[in-house]
Amino acid sequence: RPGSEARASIPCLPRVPVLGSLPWLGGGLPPHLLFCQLAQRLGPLFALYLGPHYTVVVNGHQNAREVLLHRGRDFAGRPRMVTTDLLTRGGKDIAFADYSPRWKLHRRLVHSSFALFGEGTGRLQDIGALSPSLHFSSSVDGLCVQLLSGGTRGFDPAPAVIRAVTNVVCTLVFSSTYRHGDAELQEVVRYNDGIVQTIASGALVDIYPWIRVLPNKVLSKLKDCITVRDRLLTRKLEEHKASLSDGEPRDLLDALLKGQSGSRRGQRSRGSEGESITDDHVLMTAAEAFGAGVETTSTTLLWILAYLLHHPEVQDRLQRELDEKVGAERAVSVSDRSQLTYLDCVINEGMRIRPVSPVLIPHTAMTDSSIGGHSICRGTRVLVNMWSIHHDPQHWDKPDLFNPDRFLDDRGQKVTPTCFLPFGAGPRVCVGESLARLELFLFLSSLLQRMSFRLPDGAPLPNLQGQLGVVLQPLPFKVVVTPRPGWENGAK
Ligand code: HEM
Ligand code: PLO
Repeated sequence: RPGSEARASIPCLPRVPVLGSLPWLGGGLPPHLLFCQLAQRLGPLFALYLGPHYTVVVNGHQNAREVLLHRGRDFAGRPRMVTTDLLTRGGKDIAFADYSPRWKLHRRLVHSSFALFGEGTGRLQDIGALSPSLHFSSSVDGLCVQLLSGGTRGFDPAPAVIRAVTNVVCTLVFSSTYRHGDAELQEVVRYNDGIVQTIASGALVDIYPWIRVLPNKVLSKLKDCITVRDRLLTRKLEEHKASLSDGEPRDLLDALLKGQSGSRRGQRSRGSEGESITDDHVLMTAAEAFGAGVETTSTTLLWILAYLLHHPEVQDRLQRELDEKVGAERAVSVSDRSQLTYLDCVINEGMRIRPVSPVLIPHTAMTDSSIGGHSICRGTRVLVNMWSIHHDPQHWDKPDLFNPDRFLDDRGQKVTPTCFLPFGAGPRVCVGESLARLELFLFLSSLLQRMSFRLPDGAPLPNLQGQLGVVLQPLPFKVVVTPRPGWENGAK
C-alpha cells in the first residue's frame, strides 16, 4: 500500500493504543514550540499520532507552501472535531467545514460579500467616521476617547480594544453600532470570551470523542455560550429577513441572504438542490465572522501595543511618519495607507513574531498526494507550524528580535519574504485578510496619531511569551496613555 510506505518514510514518533504519541509529547510546552523542538531531532517534516489519528507536522516554509499552495486542493480538507462540530452545527461554516462543492459556493459568497466592505468602497472607513454626529458611536473614535479617559494610572487596554473591534464587526455583520456599556455589546463580548476559553481547553475532547458522553463542565459552558450566540444571531437574522429590500445590501447578513436566494436560483437551473446555502449556513457564517474577526484582530493589536512598549523607538518613528504624512489637523483615512510604509512594516512584523494562529487549523489530505517527495495517503491530518516558519533562523536574521525594518529593502521599499504567511495561502487562505489589514491600519494609525503609550512608572515590561488558547494571546499588561497635541479629547 502506498500509505504504509509513506508512514515508513516520514520520521514518526512511537505510539501506544488510545493515547497515540501523547507519552512522547511531555514537557508541557505549547504545540508550536514542542513541534520546533521535535523538528530539531526528527527533521522539519515528521509525523505523530494524535489519539488514533496519523498526523504529519510541517515546519519548513517550502513544505508549507506545497501543502497550502502548490497542492492546495489535495490538502484543503478539514477533520471533524467534537467542539467545532458543536460550534458550527456540523460544519455549516467556512473555517471548520470539510471541502465540498457546497463549501466552495459558500466560501465564494462570503468572499464576495466581504469585498463589499473592502478598501474601494469607503464602507469600513465609515467606522472611523468623520461626521461629528457619529463621533462617539464610531468604534475608532470611541476607542481613542475611552483610552484617553483611562487617566495617568496604568490600565489594561484589552477590554477597550476588544469592545472596539467587536463593535466594528457588529457594524459589518448586522449594522449595529453600540455605545459604551451597551448591554447587547456586552453580551456578544461575554459569549465570545466563553467560547474562546472553552473551545481550546476542550481540545482533549477532540482527540477522544468518547469523552462527550461524560459529564463535562467545559462542554456544557461551551454549549451555554453557543445558545446565547444563536439566540442573538437568530433575532438579527429574522429582523434582516423582514426588512430586506432590493437595494444595496446594508451589511454581511443582507449580502448572505441575497446570495442565498441567488444561489438557490442557480441551483434550480442546474438541478442540484442539495447544495444550496441554508439559513443555518447564514447563521454560522455570521457567527464565524465574529469569532474570526474579533479574536484575531484584537489579539494582533494588543501584541503590537505590547511590542511598542518594549521598543519606544519604534513608536517614535511611527509617530514621526504620521506627523509627516498626515499631520494633526484631520483624522487618518484609508487613502493614507499607501503613504504609511513604516506602519505597514510594524503590522507585518507583529504578525510575524506573534502569529495569532501559531499552528494553523488542521488540514486533511483529500486524495493520496505527497509533501517534499514523501507520499501521503488520503485522510492524513496535516498541521502547518507557522511559528517555526516565522522564526526560521535560516530565513530571518535574529528571528526573536522585533525589527520592522526587515520588511524594507536597502532602498526603503517594501518587501514581502516568501516565508511570511500570516494569513495562510491557497484554497484555505484567510477570507478576512483585506478586512483585517484595513482594520489593523485604521486602528493603529488613529491610536498613534492621537496618543502615546508608555509603561506605568515602575511597572514591568509586558510578558512576550503569551498564552495559547484558540489563538496566541499576550498576557494582560498595563499602559499609561497621554494625548498628542490637538487630540486632548481623543477625537475632533
Ligand atoms: C482562516 C489568519 C482575520 C476569517 C485563517 C487562517 C489564518 C488566518 C492563518 C487559516 C488558514 C489555514 O487553515 O490554512 C488571520 C489573521 C487575521 C485574520 C492573522 C488578523 C490579523 C480574519 C478576519 C476574518 C477572518 C477579520 C473575518 C471576518 C477567516 C476564515 C477562515 C480564516 C473564515 C477560514 C478559511 C477556510 O478555512 O477556508 N485566518 N485571520 N480572519 N480566517 Fe482569518
Ligand atoms: C473564536 C471564538 C468564536 O466564538 C468562534 C470562532 C470562530 C472562528 C475561529 C475563531 C473562534 C478563532 C480564530 C480562528 C477562527 C477561524 C479562523 C481563525 C480559528 C474559535 C484562525 C486564526 O485561523
